[in-house]
Amino acid sequence: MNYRSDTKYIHGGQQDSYHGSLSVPIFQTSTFSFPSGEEGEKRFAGEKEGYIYSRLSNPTVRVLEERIAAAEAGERGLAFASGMAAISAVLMRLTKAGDHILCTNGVYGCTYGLLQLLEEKYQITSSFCEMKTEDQLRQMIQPNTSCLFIETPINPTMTVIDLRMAAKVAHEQNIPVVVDNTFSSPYLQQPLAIGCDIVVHSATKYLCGHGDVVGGLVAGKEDFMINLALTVQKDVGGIMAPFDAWLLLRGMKTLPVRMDRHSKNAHKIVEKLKVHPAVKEVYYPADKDHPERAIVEKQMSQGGGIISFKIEGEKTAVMRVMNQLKLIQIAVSLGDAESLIQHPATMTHSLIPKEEREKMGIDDSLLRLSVGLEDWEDIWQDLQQALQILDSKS
Ligand code: LCS
Repeated sequence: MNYRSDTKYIHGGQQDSYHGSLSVPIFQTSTFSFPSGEEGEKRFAGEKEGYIYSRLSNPTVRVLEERIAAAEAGERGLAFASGMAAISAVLMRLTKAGDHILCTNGVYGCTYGLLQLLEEKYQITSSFCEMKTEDQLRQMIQPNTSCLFIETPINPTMTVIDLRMAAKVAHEQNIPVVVDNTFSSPYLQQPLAIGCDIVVHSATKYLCGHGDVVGGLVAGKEDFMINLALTVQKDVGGIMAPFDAWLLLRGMKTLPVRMDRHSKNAHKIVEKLKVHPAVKEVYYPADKDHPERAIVEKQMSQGGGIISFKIEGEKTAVMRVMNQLKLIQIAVSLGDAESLIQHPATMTHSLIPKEEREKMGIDDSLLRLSVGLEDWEDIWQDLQQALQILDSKS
């Protein structure tokens, strides 16, 4: 059945009745016995369906993989041990030594680290492009460009890339477009439905929603995903454990209601931050003053729960504000029920050289807030009392 959007998060991928168990059972097993040697041979040869070994596939994990495929309008999904395991698997599948990756001008710090590693080990170079116009993109595509890697909104600057435009230009030269959709989740943005080829997620964030799993998910077209499953996923082996898949299946059921609330809360906080005297700039995709507002309207249904903002003052001021918070936790990660704040320059993006980081728009006065599901008034009250510390000299 072709379910509507929200239903997919609850029922997507569930095919077996499992004796009527409402919740998908946790198949906590490493291996699966075959009824006969011939059956084992056929499963290995791909002539008969059936489970073999949990690194290759596991029934609990499989439901999650089907569910992300349904949510992302992909033909198939795959689960990995972390967002970084998912990203590295996809890039390993798409590139060979000597290739080039064209990336957005800004990515999560460890994605940047991975790109550096690929260059050091395999001479796979990467360059960072603002991707604001078709011409900019065309100019930076090289004969050896093997993929476009796009984060949108970009962590933590909240810059938004026009995915339709990027896919159009990349496809002129048969280059696949990979989108890290972590910040939006499929509920707010579906890159595959608007022409991109592969979606990756840190499922640790909104898809999980409860801060208790580290995981990664990929969705895309059948051919690519089967290749990914039979090569990098199987042989590098960065797979997701059944219990983590079960927690993610549980978390994903409430993604639509959580994202509505995250977005609603974030809107309220943005309105307040924008008029606060200690706040210099606020970056939020659904804000009417966001520079890529027109693109946001075309490809995102709401703004989501992440706000970045710059305060008056430098690192010491930022640290004083963070240390003053009571409800909002100082922590990396995002997308949880709890509001979390972090300082990209010294935390998530600290490994990027300062000069590079500043080119990406990350300076010492920037804070990133993951607005949680608490009452927005409580979140604001906490922020407001913390920002007040800037009025005092001590
Ligand atoms: N992609 C994005 C956009 C991310 O923000 C992260 C993690 C990853 C991929 C990697 O996912 P992981 O392996 O952690 O599941 N971002 C983090 C952050 O901003 N704070 O802590 C982790």
